[in-house]
Amino acid sequence: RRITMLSGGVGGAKFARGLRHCLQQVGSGGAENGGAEHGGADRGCDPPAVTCVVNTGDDMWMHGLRVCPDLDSMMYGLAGVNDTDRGWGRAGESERVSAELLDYGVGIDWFTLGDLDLATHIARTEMLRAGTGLARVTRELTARWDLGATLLPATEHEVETRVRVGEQTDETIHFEEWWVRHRAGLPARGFLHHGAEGAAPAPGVLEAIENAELIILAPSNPVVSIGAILAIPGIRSALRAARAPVIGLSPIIGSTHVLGMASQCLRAVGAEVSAAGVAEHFGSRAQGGLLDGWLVDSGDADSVARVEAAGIRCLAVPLLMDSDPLTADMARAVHELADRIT
Ligand code: GDP
Ligand code: FO1
Ligand code: CA
Repeated sequence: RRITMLSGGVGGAKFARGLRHCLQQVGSGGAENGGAEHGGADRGCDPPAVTCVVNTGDDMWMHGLRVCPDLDSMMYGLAGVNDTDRGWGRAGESERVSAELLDYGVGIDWFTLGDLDLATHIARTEMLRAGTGLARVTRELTARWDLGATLLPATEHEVETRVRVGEQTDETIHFEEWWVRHRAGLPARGFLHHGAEGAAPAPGVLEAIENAELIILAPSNPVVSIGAILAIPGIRSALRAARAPVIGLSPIIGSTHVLGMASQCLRAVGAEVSAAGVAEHFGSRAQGGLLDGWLVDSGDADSVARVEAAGIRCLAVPLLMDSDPLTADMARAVHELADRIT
């Protein structure tokens, strides 16, 4: 099955690892045969093609370097070189360069750029400055690892997610500044996708949606990760027109997010902070929205009827991504729901 997944950073990466784990078992003939790498290529099976369309709304210029937090979280997470305690950046990271920049008085004290991570930004920026588009740059950066998936930026244009923090519509700050510097402490009155009007999907994105046999909305932030991807003109309509079923997983369990700040984001856009509320926020594809199917956590099983009443097929399964095998079970549930729809 050709699978296309829309995702943000850390939540998306955890799900992508679980999906890969699930597909490896299919490729190698069962759960007991876990030895085959990425899709059972050693047995001559075609590995299932997974394409991840990744949010670029968090991207920033810092010290003249292009930083792409969600693409990097996906790359490091799938490569297995991510810092699982902190949740972002590289494992075994040092911060000598950032410390030195602070001593020069030009450092950024609220956003830590680790030394290994800086190498990514330097390599990316060099390629961008030579005129290479972000999709190709991402392909070059990811080539050193066997990720088991293709990462595509949602767009190559600079479309910045900004948070409205004041009375005036133009009183905005960059999303990362709102989240990392202010820890989402400034009340958010809404989100802007600055530059989206003139933007287009990156090369390969529309094809990945059109040609997919299954489309998955990862349990990523519905507003600033999935929402920022949907703000790129052409992506929402491609999803609506896709022949594949579109299945999403709830990033909200019970009455809040598992990590991050999705609750604050949902409140800011007037959506209910619940698994059913997020499903209604995306809407049923049969009724002008995006979803054919939606997974909620087992603890939210009482919301299944409400989601189904909104025209979206719904299943309740454990949705905590505490390990790759547990997350693989979630990916299996996505396939099960897709089979019911198609
Ligand atoms: P970010 O760009 O790094 O913020 O990552 P994403 O947007 O991809 O994912 C963030 C979302 O992942 C948050 O809203 C979390 O609630 C959700 N999330 C993180 N861990 C889990 C988990 O174990 N289960 C579920 N269902 N959602 C999770
Ligand atoms: N998150 C933080 O909370 N603090 C940081 O200093 C920080 C630095 C950072 C550097 C590179 C990178 O790729 C990600 C980084 N993040 C940091 C995580 C990240 O930007 C955000 O948590 C997510 O984008 C939220 O959606
Ligand atoms: Ca993000």
